[in-house]
Amino acid sequence: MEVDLQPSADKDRAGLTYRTIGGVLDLYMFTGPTMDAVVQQYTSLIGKPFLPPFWALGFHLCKYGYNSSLKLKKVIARNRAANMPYDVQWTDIDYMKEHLDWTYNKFSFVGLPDIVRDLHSHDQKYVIIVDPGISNTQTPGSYPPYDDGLKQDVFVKTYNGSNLVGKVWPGDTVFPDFFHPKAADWWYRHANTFHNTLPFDGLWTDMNEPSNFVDGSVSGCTSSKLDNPPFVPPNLDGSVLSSRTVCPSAKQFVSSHYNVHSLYGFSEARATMQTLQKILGKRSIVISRSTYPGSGQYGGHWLGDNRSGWKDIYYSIPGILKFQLFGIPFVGADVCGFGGVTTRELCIRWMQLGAFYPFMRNHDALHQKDQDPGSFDKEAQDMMRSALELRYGLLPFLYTLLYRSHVDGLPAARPLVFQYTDDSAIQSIDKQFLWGTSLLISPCLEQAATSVVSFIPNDMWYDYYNGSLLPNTDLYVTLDAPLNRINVHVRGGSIVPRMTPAVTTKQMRRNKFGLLIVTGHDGKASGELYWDDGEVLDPVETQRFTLISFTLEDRTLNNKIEESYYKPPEGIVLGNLTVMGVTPKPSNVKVNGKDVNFTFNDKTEMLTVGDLAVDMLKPFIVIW
Ligand code: MIG
Repeated sequence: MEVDLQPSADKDRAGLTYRTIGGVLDLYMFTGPTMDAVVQQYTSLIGKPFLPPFWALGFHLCKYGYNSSLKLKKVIARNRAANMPYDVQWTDIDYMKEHLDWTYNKFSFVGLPDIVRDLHSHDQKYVIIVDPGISNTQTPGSYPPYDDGLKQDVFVKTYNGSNLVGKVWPGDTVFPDFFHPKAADWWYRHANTFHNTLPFDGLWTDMNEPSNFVDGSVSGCTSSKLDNPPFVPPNLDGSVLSSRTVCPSAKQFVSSHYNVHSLYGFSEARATMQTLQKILGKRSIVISRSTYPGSGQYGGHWLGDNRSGWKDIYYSIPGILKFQLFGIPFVGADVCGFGGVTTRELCIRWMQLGAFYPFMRNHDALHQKDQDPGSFDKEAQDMMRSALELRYGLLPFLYTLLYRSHVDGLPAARPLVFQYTDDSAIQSIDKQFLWGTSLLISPCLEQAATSVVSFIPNDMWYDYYNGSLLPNTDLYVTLDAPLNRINVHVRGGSIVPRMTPAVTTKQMRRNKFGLLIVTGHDGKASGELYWDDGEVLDPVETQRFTLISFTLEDRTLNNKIEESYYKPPEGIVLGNLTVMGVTPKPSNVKVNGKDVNFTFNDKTEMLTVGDLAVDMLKPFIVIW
């Protein structure tokens, strides 16, 4: 369909025009009244987002065209040597044998299974790409995914009942019909067999619009109305509906492709998540290029092919914020840019912004210069590492936000207008965003800039790093943004759970938690921590998680154990506290009645307490 927006200063005259290719249009109205409530109502209808495993919140590294196990090993080694927080390595279609799904190239990627075992022994994970197009031209008996698919009859058909043949990376291909009742099992079987050889931990589903190198099929489409409706949106090449996809008249198990075209990626994500859960018996990720309302239940999304440009780093922000509204909060853009050549400066800025994408993956196109952190000079690496450590330190908070998405449908990253609904100056802000209601992220998006002009909403905002309080302006202010700094501010009234970073999330989980407590106008603050083992299936539904809330009032911090199904033997241990906006200076700090050492910065009024070992699974009290 084509949707035209007619904005108007006069609200009663603004409008929308829908022009569709035909069919039935269902309209739902979500009455809110708050923005959060609209997203909650919408996700109650379409299905709430999945909860990613904890490892998936770490840093992901990818490139199209490592081309060999030698190069892949080199990239892994140099990023490890540089001590980058780095959880997940990916490979793109070049790992495959002749671009065939569920195969790998035993010559160029000799020893790939050993590379994966080495990743696993370093507490890292491995994700591979799969495309829907299944080659139908291999010698019979040599490529089970096709032979078996033919037997199970799970491929999309033409109008006359033969398997529809298109062209994708492997050459001629057929397309699985993921609505076919036998398709998910077929997909699982071949994934599982391959997993016995190459033990991947997650799947990347590309080209699932579905994408086709020819229009419709190798023999075109029909002259029927489905293939040639009276209206076709003008953005399509040659104004044919089959442009670079399969014929609308093609038949799928539930209906003609015309009716379910936009659900192709959705149906693939559903089958793929089922497949992963069955193989792994744990939570995993599907990262899909095509999505539809409801896809968030089965996985996340990356924003597709961007370029290594300053415009692209900026556009990624509205892109990520939109997907929060779509019920697909686990989303990111290709960090440092996919097409085109990145620059040192852009890539540093992008690693800083990417540290605040719910899903953070550095991905690069074929033939482009390397852009993994380890490929840069030491000074650039230091800046990228500190961006990654900033992210890792905040992962308990991000995990808690994604838990809230999963149970309540609340977006994780949010436009400022969600929080400051009455302020018209804020409605159009798309260069800054919030994490939950607590963090304000103001990235630098301009070449050669050393400062950033950012809007500071009417509230109490403390510098994330040193705890100094910003003057309360409700205006644009100029913030220092040297190349090694991304501006992050914390809202007074917040309690943010953190952790001491490590090079992988698995290693980090052995560290203690910290709490960042930021005093609000009334001296109060609150927050919460969601925690589980990081990968168990359905932790909320099967009650295998812990939820702890925190409140500050009258210089007294308390926890409350809301749920405590998940109890690791070592407890859930609080190691440090950082409190911003403490005035007057405390004369002592007592944890469960006992004096503890503390430091206090008179200038920024920031209190820090380290060396604690408080089990948060028991009630505790801190007074200053
Ligand atoms: O025709 O698999 O958006 O991320 O690197 C291009 C190769 C196919 C498009 C994806 C991109 C990926 C690339 N793919």
